[in-house]
Amino acid sequence: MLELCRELPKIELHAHLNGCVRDSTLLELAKLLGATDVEDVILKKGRSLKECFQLFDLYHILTTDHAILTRITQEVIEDFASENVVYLELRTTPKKNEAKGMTKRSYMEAVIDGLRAIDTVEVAFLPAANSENLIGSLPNDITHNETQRKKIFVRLLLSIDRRETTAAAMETVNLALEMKDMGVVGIDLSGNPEVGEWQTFLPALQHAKEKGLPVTLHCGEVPNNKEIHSMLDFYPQRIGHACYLEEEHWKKLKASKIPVEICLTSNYRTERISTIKEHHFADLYNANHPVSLCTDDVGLFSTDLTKEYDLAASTFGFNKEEVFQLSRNVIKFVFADDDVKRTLAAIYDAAEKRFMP
Ligand code: 6MZ
Repeated sequence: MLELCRELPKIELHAHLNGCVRDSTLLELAKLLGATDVEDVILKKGRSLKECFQLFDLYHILTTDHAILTRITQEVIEDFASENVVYLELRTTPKKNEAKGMTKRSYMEAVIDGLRAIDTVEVAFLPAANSENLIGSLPNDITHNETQRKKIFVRLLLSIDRRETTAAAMETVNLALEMKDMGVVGIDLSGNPEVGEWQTFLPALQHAKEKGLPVTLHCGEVPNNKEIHSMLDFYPQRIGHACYLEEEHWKKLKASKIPVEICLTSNYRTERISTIKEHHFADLYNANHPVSLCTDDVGLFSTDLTKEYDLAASTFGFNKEEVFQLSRNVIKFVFADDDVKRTLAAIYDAAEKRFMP
């Protein structure tokens, strides 16, 4: 099953750039900065939720630099493409860093430079109207000729960190709107769920909504009844995690059909659940609720999307057809346009013949 999950075309909708950096790159960057005592911290496997956010503060010290952002973006895309992820929505929090002459815009430009710089895989990250789109015009069989380079669609989501102010959140939404023709397709609200108030971000999220920019929210990663209620009332295009919903929220969620980005390993490692078997994925899947398996932070949790599909298959007893369908269903929830969705459908059609002749 692991091999089949690797071969399977996959769609990743919930991956944070800085959470996906290779351990080897982090260690190299730490050494360059003269930080010799961080190896154990970076390589440690178990992570409480609190430790995750402490680690992100460390990662950001290592990576918030234009050239390094370009490099890590490149590596992260190569890693996803190498395991047959055919569409990736990569999210990242644009950051200012005066010491480096960095603005939120120049941060994003450095990320986009990373997308442009890749030559080991073919990357299509611009909307179809733009002639640089590499895959939009190409048919079906994109992943499986081993002599050819892998091909991957990449779209970007700009994250608002829960530590930010209303004005900073608004700046991120406006930047996302300005960068729509550079492959930015939506907004994410993330960051330490114990920090910040929903009301702080609402004006910016409302603005995104009014401008037709899709929104996904980290919702219910910790218990917070009132916030979960307001988030579901906001009616985002997708939510991530959904670990601590109460009965009334489940009802509301299921009635709304808002797709849920499921992060099995992340939720287990951060002790949101005590076993994978009891993860709410099972209930949502059985209720036919829209779900997509995601990694969250490949580097931080030592996982990849192949392992997440394999974990779901082994825990919940899925056969080949069910795993294939689980992956294929995700096409419906991507934020990219219909042209991309049609190309993805063609990719899955071609793959289906190989998987289930
Ligand atoms: C909430 C998370 C997260 O944006 O610097 N992030 N937010 N819950 C999680 N579950 C473990 N994992 C990552 O990537 C790192 C940032 O993504 C968010 C946090 O804000 C973290 O600082 P970028 O590329």
